[in-house]
Amino acid sequence: MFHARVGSGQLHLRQGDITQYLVDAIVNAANSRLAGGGGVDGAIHRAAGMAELRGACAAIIDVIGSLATGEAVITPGFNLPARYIIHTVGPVWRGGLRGEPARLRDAYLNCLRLAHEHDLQSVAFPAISCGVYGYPVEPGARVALAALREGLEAGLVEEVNMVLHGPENLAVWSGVAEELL
Ligand code: AR6
Repeated sequence: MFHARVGSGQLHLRQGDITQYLVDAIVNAANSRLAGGGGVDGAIHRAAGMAELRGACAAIIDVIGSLATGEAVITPGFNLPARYIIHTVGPVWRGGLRGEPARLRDAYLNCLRLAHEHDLQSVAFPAISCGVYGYPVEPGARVALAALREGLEAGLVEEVNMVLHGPENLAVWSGVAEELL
């Protein structure tokens, strides 16, 4: 566990299952078709209710076609403890020189902007792109925590929870947080 006050808000790093979080919104590390998948996306679909969440995602895709990397959209949380799900698409890691850090920063900040627009104060994030999309954990944590600090300092939300899977991930993220925050 790591906690820091950033601007007038709070940043917490925790280990656990994001689907269990009672916050205003949890963030989903989705794909551009909002088609569901494995990892945290699959867990969120199962916990929220497959049919309900698939229907809400399909309705969004009908309007926007696809969700660009770094952008974010919002659906209800359905059966989750969280009221809303903010879906974003992180970059696929291709070595780090193809704009991945900028797109990852966009993903975190656009989620916080969308939360702010909907007057949501507490948000929980998974480690976007750090699973199937292959973003290495330490550089991913560095980009994420810098973006979250920026968003908290700008007052976009009051509370951010980074929910990490497994003790190794939590240890790496906590080390980066000690350095940056
Ligand atoms: N709670 C918190 N973190 C989790 C959970 C959970 N329940 N389950 C997994 N993680 P990933 P990506 C962690 O692969 O890399 C999907 O198929 C996991 O350990 O879920 O952005 C989508 O549809 C890792 O640290 O997301 C896309 O196609 C982190 O969440 C693609 O995967 C992110 O891993 C997105 O890949």
